[in-house]
Amino acid sequence: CAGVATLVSTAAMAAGMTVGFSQIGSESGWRAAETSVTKQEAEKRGITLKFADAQQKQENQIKAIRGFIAQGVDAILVAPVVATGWEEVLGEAKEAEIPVVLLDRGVEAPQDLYLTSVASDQVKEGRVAGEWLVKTVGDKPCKVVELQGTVGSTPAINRKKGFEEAISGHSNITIARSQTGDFTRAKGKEVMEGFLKAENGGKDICAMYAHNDDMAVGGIQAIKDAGLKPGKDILVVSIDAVPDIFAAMAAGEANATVELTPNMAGPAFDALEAFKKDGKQPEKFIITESKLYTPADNPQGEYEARKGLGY
Ligand code: GYE
Repeated sequence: CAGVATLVSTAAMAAGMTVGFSQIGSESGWRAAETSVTKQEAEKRGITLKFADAQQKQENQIKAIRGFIAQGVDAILVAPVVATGWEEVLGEAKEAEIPVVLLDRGVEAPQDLYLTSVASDQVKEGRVAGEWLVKTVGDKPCKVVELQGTVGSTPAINRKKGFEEAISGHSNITIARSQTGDFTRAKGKEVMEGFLKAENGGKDICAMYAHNDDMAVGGIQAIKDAGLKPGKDILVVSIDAVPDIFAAMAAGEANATVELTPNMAGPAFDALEAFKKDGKQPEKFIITESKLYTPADNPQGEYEARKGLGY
């Protein structure tokens, strides 16, 4: 009988958790999916989720975290918009003995200030994208333009690093222009328009590497507006594997994407429940998978499989 009581109380304890979630915003389809998956995962586990959208501003995230601490939540999830400037507020959460879990981006701060970080290996994502381009162009000269993510964010820093690693040693492949599109379609389109104008109307550009699919979709529109064929005149390689990049692939307008799961909350809640139940310390870095998709991988089917997941 005691066993049942323990079981019930454990479930009740995990189910009673209240978790604050400081989300960056909804700058991309992927981020919107992460938010809806997080809400579904909380619902599934009977976790009360307090959601705060920072509209891409770090000061709004810091305010939200302080609010969660004042409310005495059981745990806090943070997707940190940039890597720096977190030590003070994470110290306040530690002071209040509220565990923090980082989602999809990292921070430059002492590791004891967060319970764990659930994210992809973003250097690997950039490397996989670069290796695809190297394999595709062979020793043909290839001038690349790069749409970077949010300045100072770990995905922008690491995806650039990984891509450059992959193309180093292939002197025929060069990054001619690189600028931030802040992970959004609108900015991606705008920056690509500038690149096209600067590079002989785009005729001199061989490939567009975008740190996420949303900027790539914006860039694809700019390439079409310039009278060129994306996916043929200019190769398109990006990261996230959102439905719209598969739609572009099915239309022959995109060539490769590296998948990023929107389900960071599942592993995060698992780690939190295990920690709350018996103080179990999780791995400091929980790394999610990165998989390359090309038009050979049934893009129409991949589009259908992801549609409706909140992208
Ligand atoms: O690739 C992009 C979002 O932090 C890794 O943020 C994430 C990135 C993702 O804006 O779509």
